[in-house]
Amino acid sequence: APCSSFSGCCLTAHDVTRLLMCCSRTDVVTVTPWLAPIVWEGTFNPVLLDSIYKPQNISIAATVFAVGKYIMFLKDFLETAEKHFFVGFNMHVYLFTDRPKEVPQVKMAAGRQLSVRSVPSSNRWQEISARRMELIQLLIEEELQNNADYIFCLDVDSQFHGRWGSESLGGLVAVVHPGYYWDDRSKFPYERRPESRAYIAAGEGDFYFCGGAFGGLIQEVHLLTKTCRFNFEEDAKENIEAAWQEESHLNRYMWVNKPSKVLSPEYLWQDFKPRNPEIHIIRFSGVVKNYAAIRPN
Ligand code: UD2
Repeated sequence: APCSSFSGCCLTAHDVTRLLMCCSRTDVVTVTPWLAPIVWEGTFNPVLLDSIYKPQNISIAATVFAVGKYIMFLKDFLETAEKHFFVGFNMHVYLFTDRPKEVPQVKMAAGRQLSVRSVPSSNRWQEISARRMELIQLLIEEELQNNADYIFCLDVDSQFHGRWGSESLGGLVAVVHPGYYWDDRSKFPYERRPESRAYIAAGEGDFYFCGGAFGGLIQEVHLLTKTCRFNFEEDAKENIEAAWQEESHLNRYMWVNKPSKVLSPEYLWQDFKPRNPEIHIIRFSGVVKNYAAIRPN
């Protein structure tokens, strides 16, 4: 007999048709030209996906950096992650900070934990943001290669508001930047100087992706961070800093190595932006901040 849950064991043709009909959107693009899904609310069945991934007992790592005054964002980040980010999964947050004594106590559910890694303070915000690639690469090499399956690298000045779960899992995962998804690619703020290793020529590029959220399988993200770090450092030897630091290198990487899953701007909205009609849910968003007051320079 047909079962009412989507356990995958006994779906009838009718169930499958019903699933297809309920999991479609016609107002937004839901697949890339290289056939990677673009995840929007209404394109997936969370119950079905969880029933596939939960029995696999997978582990998710998340990295977050809170250097200098950015420590003030950590409490809300962690508390909202407990409510919405891979709820019910093994999840380990790796926090990099120069203020370990100021890390707030946040109660985490069973199977979830926080580890703190000390990093030096910095006088340049560009360096803090850009050095994340190097530190994530080293974390993977030293600790994660055999201890986690997937990793997401997230900005700390952000909060979760809705489910971010197994629908986001993939080999290489990028999030479409909320500021540019309606724009023609000529408007994307890619690095445009050919001498930079983050260069993307006019007319090239698929999407403009966020530096504030990316992820995927551990091995894939290892290659990404290693490559972006190398390119960033080679540029630095020639006194070049890409327009948007590691975000520019990430965009170059995603242009050459197409992501296998793309997350819609639901996965990194910005609180100062009004919600557009195609955004049925905001899952994660950057808080409004006063740059002059919180950055070291
Ligand atoms: C964008 C990107 C960010 C990065 C940056 C370019 C999004 C939403 N954000 O954000 O990821 O690509 O452009 O470099 O895509 N940080 C500290 N202390 C500091 C400064 C930064 O800990 O003093 C960390 C912190 O985790 C923060 C992240 O670096 O979330 C990015 O810095 P930002 O939020 O100031 O960068 P922003 O808003 O320009």
